[in-house]
Amino acid sequence: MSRAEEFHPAWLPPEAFGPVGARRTLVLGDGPLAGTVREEVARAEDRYGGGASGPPYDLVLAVAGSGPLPDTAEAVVAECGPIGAEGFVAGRRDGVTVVLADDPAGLLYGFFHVVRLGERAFTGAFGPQAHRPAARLRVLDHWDNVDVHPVMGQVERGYAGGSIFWRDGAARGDLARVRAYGRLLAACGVNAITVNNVNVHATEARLPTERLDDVAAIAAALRPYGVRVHLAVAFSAPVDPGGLPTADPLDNDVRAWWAGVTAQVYAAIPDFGGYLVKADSEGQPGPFTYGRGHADGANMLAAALEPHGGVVRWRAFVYDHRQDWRDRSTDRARAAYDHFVPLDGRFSRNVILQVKHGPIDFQPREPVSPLFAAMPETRLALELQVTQEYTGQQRHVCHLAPMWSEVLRFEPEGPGGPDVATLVTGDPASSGESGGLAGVSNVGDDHYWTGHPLAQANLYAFGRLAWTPRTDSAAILDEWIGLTFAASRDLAALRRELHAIMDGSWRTYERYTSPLGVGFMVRPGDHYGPDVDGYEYTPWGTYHHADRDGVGVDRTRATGTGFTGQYPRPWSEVYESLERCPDELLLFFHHVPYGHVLRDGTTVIQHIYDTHFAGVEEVVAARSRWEGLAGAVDPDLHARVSTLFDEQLRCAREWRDQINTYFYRKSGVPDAHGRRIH
Ligand code: BDP
Repeated sequence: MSRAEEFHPAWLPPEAFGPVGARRTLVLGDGPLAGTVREEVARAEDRYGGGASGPPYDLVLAVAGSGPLPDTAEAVVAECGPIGAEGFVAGRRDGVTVVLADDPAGLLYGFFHVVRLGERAFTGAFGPQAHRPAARLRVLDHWDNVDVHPVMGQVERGYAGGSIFWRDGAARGDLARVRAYGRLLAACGVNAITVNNVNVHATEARLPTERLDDVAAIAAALRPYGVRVHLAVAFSAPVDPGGLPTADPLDNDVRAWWAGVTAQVYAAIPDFGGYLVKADSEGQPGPFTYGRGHADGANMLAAALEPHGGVVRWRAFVYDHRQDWRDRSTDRARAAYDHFVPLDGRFSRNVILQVKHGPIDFQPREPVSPLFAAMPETRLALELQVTQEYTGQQRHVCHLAPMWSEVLRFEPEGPGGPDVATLVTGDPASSGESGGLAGVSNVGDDHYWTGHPLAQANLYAFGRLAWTPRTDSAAILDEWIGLTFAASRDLAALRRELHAIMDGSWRTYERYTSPLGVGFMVRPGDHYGPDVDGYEYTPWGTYHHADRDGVGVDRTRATGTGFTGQYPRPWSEVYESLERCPDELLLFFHHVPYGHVLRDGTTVIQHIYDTHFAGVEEVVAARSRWEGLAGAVDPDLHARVSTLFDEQLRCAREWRDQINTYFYRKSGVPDAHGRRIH
């Protein structure tokens, strides 16, 4: 077995077409991406037959202008105008399926579209229909360290084994695996990755200078799949490793240093994507050291990248992690807005401000960040956490697409205004001007790529939502199931069961963990499992403020931190008002007595008990459904998920017992249904 085959192929079988595939295929186009399509077609033909040369073709995949289309194919797409970067037109008539793209990347995405359609691509007639990615930048950020970090290990917040790029301070050199990864990414529409952690340590700070060959090798392996490489860079790099006395962004030597380093990066990797920066946050260096601001810092790097067409993604995740829990003015939720909104309009055009979906930190439930309504002159990207740091660490089933869909469909400027999807992708006419979607990767060197085999669906959904942000999340899951378990004997039954297990799994997770949007309550450090007061008296700014009378953080203008005022109307009023605030965010915005009555008539304390009992029961039910699938999926995969379900159930019970006991002891209010609480 070659090394490339040591891992599970995930949602794409090695031979992309099934036995229903085309018999005679014509591929027209030049360059490495068209080459990839040719290879895919050849592999499928070897396995399933077909491959006869010459017309009449039943599948034509063509880059416009790369050669004359057969008449039958021409007729299918005759009326189609320009398609645009990475897009394609797909249609079928008179027994010919045609994909036409303006560029080779579009050809590749069109090919994978045909794969997704499966049998439907070769039956009846459809289209022609144009498909274009909503977001130009669809990037996964790997929080991978080159050196093993003493606390965070090889992959920070990684739950799927080691890095697929780095091992123990060196490049792994396993480019077969990197290529296989590129193929999976292209098949779900991702077009960029960052190969190192946003927390840039000493070794990683040397990637753009001393270790460029390693990065170039990764870039070369990914290039045939249309995936560009980005680097997370240390703001202090001009000092170390650069050797300059300062990293002041307005210093000419510093600017020249970055310009020189960036030119070298592009000499080695001509299609390099750009830099990702976490500055002045959680101990990372940044422009504040030199009395400069975020716009100075970001624009300096933007100037170095601009001649080469690169972008700098500057993260808005900036806050004081040494704040005082008694001081109401230091609400962590306020920080990104307070730092960045005054800078709107001051960033260069190739700066993207990358904003976490919520104002705090990837909790299972947060309001959408107020930045999305507040920076019209800035290119914003939405940052999602595909790695399940706060959502079960790939030991729990927690399908995140429904949460992401809610975020993407939220209308930050009020009902009827543009949704987050529009704000981060731009309208089609100005495509390329917005920031796009970024996800923190959940991939490692695990056999199943993502530790929990069902967590692959999160990776797949990220890519698909970045391409078409308003697709129904259940439909995306359906696609993933169909592709991943294509060989199943009873796919319809499997589909039904997997939907039952996964569709509602995020809400199940929410039920047995921290209640009503209050967040955290996780074990400090590793963030797995419950520790209700773990962060309560620390400086990290993540509190629940529970006492004997009530719980929740008062973020109102009237009596609290004033965070609600960062939203425009009507959201500022909705969140400010105890009556109008959505229940699921109640404790994020308000401190309420335990007897506060929710919309469904239950009190907060009873809601806490009820949801925690229910959440565990839902895990029991999901686990037994999974047990019923023994024999329906690969035995090893079944065993892996079964073991993980045991852990999920243990952990869910631990959450239930600790949360319920904690609030019972604080409040003294017994469970209305007389269930046992310790
Ligand atoms: C937090 C993680 C931390 C990351 C940080 C970030 O706990 O490891 O460094 O986010 O996004 O969620 O930079």
